[in-house]
Amino acid sequence: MKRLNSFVNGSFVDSGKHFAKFSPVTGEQIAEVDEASKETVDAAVKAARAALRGPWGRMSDQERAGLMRTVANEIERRFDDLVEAEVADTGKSISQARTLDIPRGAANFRAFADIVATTPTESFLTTTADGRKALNYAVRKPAGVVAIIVPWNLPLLLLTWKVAPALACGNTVVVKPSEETPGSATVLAEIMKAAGVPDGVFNLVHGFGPDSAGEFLTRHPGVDAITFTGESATGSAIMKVAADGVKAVSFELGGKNAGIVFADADLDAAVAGSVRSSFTNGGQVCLCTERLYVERPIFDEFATRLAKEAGNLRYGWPTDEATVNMPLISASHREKVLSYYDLARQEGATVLTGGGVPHFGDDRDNGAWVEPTVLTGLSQDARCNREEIFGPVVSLMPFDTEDEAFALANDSDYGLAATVWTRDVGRAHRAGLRLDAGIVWVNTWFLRDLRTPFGGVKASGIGREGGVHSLEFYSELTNVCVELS
Ligand code: NAD
Ligand code: 6OD
Repeated sequence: MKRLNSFVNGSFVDSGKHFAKFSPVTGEQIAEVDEASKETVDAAVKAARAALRGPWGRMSDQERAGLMRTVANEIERRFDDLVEAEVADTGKSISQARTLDIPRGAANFRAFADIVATTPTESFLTTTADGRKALNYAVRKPAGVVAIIVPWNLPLLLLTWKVAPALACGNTVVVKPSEETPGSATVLAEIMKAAGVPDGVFNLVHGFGPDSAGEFLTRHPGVDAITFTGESATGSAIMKVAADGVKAVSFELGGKNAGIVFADADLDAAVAGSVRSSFTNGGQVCLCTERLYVERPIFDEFATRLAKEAGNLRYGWPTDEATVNMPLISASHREKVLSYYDLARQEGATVLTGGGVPHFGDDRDNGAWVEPTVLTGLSQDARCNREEIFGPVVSLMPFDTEDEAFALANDSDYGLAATVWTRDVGRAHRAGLRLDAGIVWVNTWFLRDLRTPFGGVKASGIGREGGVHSLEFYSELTNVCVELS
């Protein structure tokens, strides 16, 4: 059985209380994890504060960028360990971990090394009405000690998406991964040490949210800024706590993302793309499409094809390269998703495929598996069309006009991502202008350029990260005004 400890000031620490981590694939216990106490969190924040005053605080942007590239190289050296940790904790397929999750971990460090080393600040030559002259220029300084709290669906990808820019900007961090996915964050702590990141710059506390490491961290007066990815309700709870300390927040929250398939779309691409956008990572990506509006003339053909493809997605053990489906993260999340499958039937849905649990005849029957599910016949106001389910399920609805499609897509409390399938160039650009979402993908899904703004509108988030937008959150600008006259 693996023992996973917290990591404070360059050393692994055991707070004396532990919790069990279970495999989503088979339900068996796979690790015993440190549950960081208030004292451990306090020590982590103090170590992070002290490190700001050490050699780390005197490094140039270029030196830090160099260190971030060393971290990326070290992630690649520990590639197999990270894949193993991610697959064990989540049950995702080894092929996905190898091609998406772990490569993005390294890419995040390289991207923000480049961005911090090349992004200028502004300067102005000033002349006032009474003839005085001045040079104004801005200097970028770290925000301080940053608390980073992330979920379980893409553990290393989402953690490094925040750790990389935070460190590149010269901050120190205390990170709290999800209690469901302690593994890759623990390997990342070893990687930081091996790469030569000074002690206290990267600290890791394991545990839960309320009344545990997550809340101890967000309430800690020594934290300067909080960046969080997770459910909108958790974001709301954290924001209340952050308000007491007037702390900056950056939130990447839930979604109920819409897809729109127009009759002029390349149907093969739209079907294949929609399979990806609804079922990747077992539907457990905040960007996944859970509502799919299809133009009426192609509705029946599209629905039949999508359901067939979804029903054919391959089951297997995660270590088999050909496996596509994965379990949900936990037994309790499976209960939640299955309760929505039942609710969908009560709300009048027709289940075109799925709607239940697969049976394997082996240890996987004790895991958290559900079937990929395609629904039709739900009304726009059905709870299954309004609430985030976060599982492998999509609800299809017909529409007749472009205006109607955009209005239905926008009729949601959330606004993270939208995906549009069309061959009409004008319509593609109109979608970008008219859809209320942080990201609009056209004829693709989850294609990322790390320099672009990423975030959500409405209940899907506050602020943008990515490229220079990350620099804005993770640094403070001081304007220097030098009189020249
Ligand atoms: P969650 O909100 O339950 O937990 C996320 C993290 O917050 C975990 O580490 C958890 O321990 C911690 N936490 C929980 N309550 C807390 C509290 N009161 N104080 C401090 N920390 C607390 O989310 P989850 O179930 O782990 O992840 C799924 C959710 O994340 C979905 O809603 C999904 O849409 C969202 N998500 C959003 C994005 C995005 O980029 N917008 C990305 C991935 C996931
Ligand atoms: O690609 C990213 O940078 C990102 N933050 C993806 C979020 C995925 C949500 O599950």
